[in-house]
Amino acid sequence: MSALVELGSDHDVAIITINNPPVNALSPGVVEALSKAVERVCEDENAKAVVLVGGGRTFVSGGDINEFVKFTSGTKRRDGSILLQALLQIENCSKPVVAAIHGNALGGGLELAMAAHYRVAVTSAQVGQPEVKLGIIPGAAGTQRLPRLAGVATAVEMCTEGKPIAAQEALRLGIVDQLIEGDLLTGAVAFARSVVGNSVRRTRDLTAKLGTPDENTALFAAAREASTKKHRGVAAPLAAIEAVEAATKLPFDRGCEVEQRLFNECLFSETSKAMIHLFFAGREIAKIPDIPKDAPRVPVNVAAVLGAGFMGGGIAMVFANAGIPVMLKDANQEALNHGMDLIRRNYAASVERGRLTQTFVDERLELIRPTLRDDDFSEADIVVEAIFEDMGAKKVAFGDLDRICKPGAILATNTSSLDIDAIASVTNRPNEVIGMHFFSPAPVMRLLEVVRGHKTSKEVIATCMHLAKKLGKSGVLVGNCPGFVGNRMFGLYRREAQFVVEEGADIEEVDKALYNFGMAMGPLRTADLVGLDIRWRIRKEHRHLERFGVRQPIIEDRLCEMGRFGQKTGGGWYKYNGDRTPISDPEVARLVRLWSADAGIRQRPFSAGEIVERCIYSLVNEGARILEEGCALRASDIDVIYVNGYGFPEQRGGPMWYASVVGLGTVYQRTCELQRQHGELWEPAPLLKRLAESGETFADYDKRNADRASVIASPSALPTIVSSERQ
Ligand code: 3H9
Repeated sequence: MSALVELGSDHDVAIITINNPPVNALSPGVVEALSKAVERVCEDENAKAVVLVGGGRTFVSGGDINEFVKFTSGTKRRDGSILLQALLQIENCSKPVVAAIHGNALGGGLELAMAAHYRVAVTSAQVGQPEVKLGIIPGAAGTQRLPRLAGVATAVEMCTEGKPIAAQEALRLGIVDQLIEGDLLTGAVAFARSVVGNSVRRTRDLTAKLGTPDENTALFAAAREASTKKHRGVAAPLAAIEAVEAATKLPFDRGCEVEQRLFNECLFSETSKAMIHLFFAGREIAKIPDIPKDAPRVPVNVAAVLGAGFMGGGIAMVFANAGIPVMLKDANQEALNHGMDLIRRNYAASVERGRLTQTFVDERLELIRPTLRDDDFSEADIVVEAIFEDMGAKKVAFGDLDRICKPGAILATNTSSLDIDAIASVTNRPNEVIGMHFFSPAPVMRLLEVVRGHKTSKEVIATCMHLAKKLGKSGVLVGNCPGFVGNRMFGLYRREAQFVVEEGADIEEVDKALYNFGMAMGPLRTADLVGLDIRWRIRKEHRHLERFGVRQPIIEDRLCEMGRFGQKTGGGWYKYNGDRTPISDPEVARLVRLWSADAGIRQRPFSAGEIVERCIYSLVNEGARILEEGCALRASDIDVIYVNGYGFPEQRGGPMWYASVVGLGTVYQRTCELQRQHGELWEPAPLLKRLAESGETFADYDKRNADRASVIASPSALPTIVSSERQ
C-alpha cells in the first residue's frame, strides 16, 4: 500500500487510514491509493465492514488546493472523474463503509464521507462545504449527496455560505449517524460491526429529503435573492444553488454532470483564482523569515486592556471570546461603567440577532474584570493600551505600564498611526513593546496589524502572531511606518477620491463606482462613517511638513470647518437624519463645485472606470512603495490587510493581486500619465516600474523575496509621507 493510504484491520473490520499531513488533502496519489485500498477490502473475504479514517490531526480537509492552481495556470489538466469514480466505488462496496471523522471533514473530505454508508464523529469534529470561499462549488458530488442526507435548505446554506458545522449539529441534520465519546477508532469499529449484515445504504439512492417542487421553487428563489445581495460579484454561491437544484430535479448521475460543468466554470474564473490566492496569502502571513515557527513564545494566560472606550472594550471582548481572562481599566469609575455597559449592550445585541447564546455571553462576561487599580495589571502577561491617539498621553501610559507590569509582560499599543519606537523609548523594555492595531469594531473585524518596533524581540513577535490566530484574527506583521500599511495606503485612496470630486465627479458617482467595483462601501461614505475630523486634526498638526506646490485636498477641511464631521454630527459628505443612511446633500454638492472652482481646478465629467482607476491605482502605487521599503513582507500580506480590514472585494484578490490581473504594465503606464497630469503625487513607485518593465507580477516578486530577512522596523521618511499624503 502507498504511504499515503494505509490498510489495516481490527479482526473482521478493515481500516483504511489516509496519511497525507498536515490536513490529509486529497493530493495526487491519495485518491488512487484509496481506490486501490477499497478494491482490496471489497475482495477480502475476512473483512465484514470498513472504517475510513484520517491519520494525524484530522479526517480530510478537502481537495488539494495547490492542484487547482496547476489546472488554472494550464500546467496540468484536470480530470474530475478520478475522485467521482473513487467515491462511487466506495458507495458501491457491498460491505458497510463507515467514515470516522475527527478534526475536519471539509470540501472533498465531506464528499468522501458522504460516499461512505455511515458517518461517525467525535464531538469536536466539524464538517462543511467551504468551496465557495475559494470561489468554487463542491466538485465531487457534494451538491448531490448533501441534500439527500441533510435536506435541500441545509445543503443550500452549507454550499453557499461555506461555514463548517459542529458534529452535534451534523448529527441533528442527518449528516452524521453517531457521535463517538472516547477513542474514535474503537467507537467506529464497534459501530461498523453493529451494521454488518444490514443492506448498505447508498446516499445517492436517498430521496426522502429532496423536497417537493412547490417547496423547492420558493426555497431556491429566496436563496438566489439572498445570495445575490450578500455575495455581490461572486458567481459560486449562485452556481452552488443551481447544482443543488439539479439534485432535486435530475437523477444522481445527471446532477453530477451539472455540478461538474458549474465547478469547472467557477474554477477557471478570475474570481476563483483571486480567492485561492487569498487562501494561500492567509497562510503565508504566519511565516516570518527570521522567526522560525517553533520560536519561543511568552505564555499568555491573563490579558489586560488599558482604556475602556469603544476600541478598548471591543479588544477586551476579543480576548474574552477566545477564552482568555482580561482586565479592563480606565481612569475613573464613570468611564469604566460606560465601557462595561457598552460591552454588555454589544453582547446583548449579538444574542438578540441569534449570533451568540446567552450562556456563551455569560461565560465571556465572567472573563472580563473591570478595575481601577494600577496594581492589578501586575498579573497580566500582555497589556493592550487603547487610550486616545496622542503621543504625549501614550508615553505617560507606557511609563506607568513599565513600572507596574511584571518583567516579561508584553506591552502592546493599539495605536493606528503613531511611532511604536517613540512609545517604546519611554520604557526600560523596548524589546517587549509592540503594536497591535485592531480594527473597529474589534470583535468583528478580522484584521490585526502586528507592528514590529525597532527593538521588539522575536519572542514577543512570535507570541503576538500566535495570539492573533488564537484571537481569530488575521495577524499581519508590518513595519513601523506612519499609518503602518493599511492606513498609509488608505489615506492616499481617500485623498484621490477627494481629488476626483474636486475635478468634477459627483460625490455619489465616486461612491457608486467603487461600490460597484466591489468595495464594501464607497470612500466618501466611509469617511463620513469614521469621521472627517480625525484626519483633519492630523493634517493641521502636520501642516508645517507640507511641501510648497504639492497639491492638497481641500474639501474635507472645509466641511470640518463647517462642523460637518460625518455621521456623528448628522452631516459630512452626506447628510443623515438620525440614522446611518446617507442622503445626498445638494448644498454640499454646490459648495464642492464652488470651492473647486475657487481653487482654479478644472471641472469635467468622469466615467466610473476612471474613478476606479484613480482610487485603486493609488493604493497599488503606495503598496509597491511599502513593499520595497520592507514595511510589508509580501504583496500578498497587503492583499490580506485590504480584504480583511478595508472592505476590498475578495473576488478581486486584494489591490496587489488585482493590479497584476490588470497587468502591471497597464497600471504603470496609467500612473505615468497621471504623473504627467498631476505631478509628483503620482510618481510611480520604483518597484512598480521595475516589475512592469520586466513583465512580472507582485506574486513573482513575493516568490523571489520569500527569504527576505524581516520587515523594516524603524520609521521610514515621515516628512515625505506626511507632505504628500497628509496623514
Ligand atoms: C475541495 O475540496 C473541492 C472538492 O469539492 C473537491 C473537488 C474535486 N489543500 O490553515 P492551516 C495547507 S476545495 C492544500 O495553517 P489550520 C495550508 O496551506 C478544498 N493545502 O491549518 C497550510 O500549508 P502551509 C475545500 C491545504 O489547522 C497547511 O495545510 N477545503 C489545504 O489552521 C495548514 O493549514 C477547504 O477549503 C487544502 N485543502 O486549519 C479547507 N488545507 O503550512 C481549507 C490546508 O504550507 N483549509 N492546507 O502554509 C482550511 O480551512 C484549514 O487549512 C484547516 C486547518 C481548517 C483545514
